[in-house]
Amino acid sequence: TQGQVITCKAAVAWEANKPLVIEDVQVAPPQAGEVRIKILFTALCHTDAYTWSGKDPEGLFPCILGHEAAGIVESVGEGVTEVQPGDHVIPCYQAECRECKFCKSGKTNLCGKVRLATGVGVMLNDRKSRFSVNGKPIYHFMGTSTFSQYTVVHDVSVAKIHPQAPLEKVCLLGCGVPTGLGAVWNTAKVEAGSNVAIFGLGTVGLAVAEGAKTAGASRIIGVDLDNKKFDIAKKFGVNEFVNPKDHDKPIQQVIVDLTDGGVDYSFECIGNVSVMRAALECCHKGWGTSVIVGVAASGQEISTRPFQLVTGRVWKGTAFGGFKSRSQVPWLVDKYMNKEIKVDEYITHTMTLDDINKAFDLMHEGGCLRCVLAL
Ligand code: NAD
Ligand code: AHE
Ligand code: ZN
Repeated sequence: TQGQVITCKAAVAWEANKPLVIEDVQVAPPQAGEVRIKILFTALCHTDAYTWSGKDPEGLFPCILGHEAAGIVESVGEGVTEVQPGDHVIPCYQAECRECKFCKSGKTNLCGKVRLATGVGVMLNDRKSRFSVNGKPIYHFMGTSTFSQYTVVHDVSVAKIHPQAPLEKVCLLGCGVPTGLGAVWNTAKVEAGSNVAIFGLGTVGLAVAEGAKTAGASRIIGVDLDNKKFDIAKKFGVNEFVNPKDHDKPIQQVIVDLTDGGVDYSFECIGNVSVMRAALECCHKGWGTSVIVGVAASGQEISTRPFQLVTGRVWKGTAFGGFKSRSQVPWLVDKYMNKEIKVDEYITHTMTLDDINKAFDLMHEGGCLRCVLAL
C-alpha cells in the first residue's frame, strides 16, 4: 500500500450535530514529514462532541473527528526518520517539534510548528487534506482524525510507544488520562498534604483525582451533579463528594466552609464558565491555584472580581496536562505497563466504529467514562 491511495472506512461528520456517517474514504499517501497510521483503537473524548456540536470556533465540516487513539505506522513520507512502518504509535494532537520557539522555551508543552495548519483542518506541506470521499476533500481534526481506519499526521505529532503495550487500552493515553494527571503534576504541581477540589468527575476529573492521590493530597473533594459519580470516584482517590444540588449556598461557599477558608488547588474539568468562576473562588486566599482544564464554547468568557487575584488566588490553564507529547507519552505508556498509573479502569464500554453514534449517545447520557472503538 506504500505510496498508494488507501480506501478504508471512516466516520465522517458532514455537518455539525448531524449523525456521523461511515463512509469509504480515500486516504492519500503521506508526503514529506508525514506519517500514515493504521488506527486500531480510538476512544471518544468530550472534546470530539464539543467540536461536532458546532460550538468550536475551529470546527470545520465535513471532517473526521477523533484524537484519542493508538495504531501502527503503515508508511512514512520523505525525510521521516523517527518512526518507520510497523512501529506502534499514539497520535498526538499537541505536537512536539523540539525546534520551535515554544518547544525550546522550556516553559510550555505547546508546539508552534504545525498548529496553524491543524487548526484549519489541513496538512502543513500543501495546506490540503489527505482525506476525500469521491473526490470531495474532508477536513482533518486536531491533526489526528482518528475516527478512520487510516489517518495521515505530521511526524512531529507521533509518539512511538512500547511494541508490547495493549493498544486497546493505551489509546487513552492520547488525551484524557494524561490531561488530568499532568494538570496536577505539571501545571498545578500539587504538594503532599494539599486540599484539592475537582469539578466534574468524567475521565479528565478522575485522572486529576488519581494524580492528586499519587501526589499525596490529603483531602480530594469531588464535585459533580451526578451522585452516581461518587462511587466510581472513590476508586480514583476522591475522598469527599459534594453535589451542588444538595446545597442552597453557592458551591464556592460550600467548599470554603468545608475547608477552613478554601482549597489549595482546584480543577475545572467540565467546560462551564460559571463553574470556572466557582473553582477559582473556592481557592484559599493568598495562594490557592485553580486550573482550567475544561473547554468552553465559542463566545463564552470567564469572569471574577479582580480582588480574587489581588488577594493571591492564581488562575491557570492546561493543554494535554502540560506533557511534552512525543517525549512523555511513551513514558506514560511505560508507567501504565509497570502498573504505576491506571488506564483500564476508565474504559467502561467497548464497541466498533459502526456503533460510533451510539457511543456518542452514551457519552451524552452520562452513562460512560471512556468508550473504546475497535476499527
Ligand atoms: P465528561 O463529559 O466525561 O465529564 C464531565 C463531568 O462533569 C460529568 O461527570 C458531568 O456530570 C459533570 N458536570 C457537568 N456539569 C456540571 C456542573 N455544572 N457541576 C458539576 N459537575 C458537572 O468529560 P471529559 O471527557 O472528562 O472532559 C472534561 C472536559 O475537559 C471537557 O470540557 C473536555 O473538552 C475537556 N478536555 C480538555 C483537555 C485539555 O487539554 N485542556 C483535554 C481533554 C478534555
Ligand atoms: N478549538 C478549540 C480549542 C480546544 C482546546 O482548547 N483544546 C485543548 C485540547 S482538548 C482535548 O480534548 C488544547 O490542547 N488546546 C491547546 C491547543 O493548541 O489547541 C477552541 O475552543 O477554539
Ligand atoms: Zn480529548
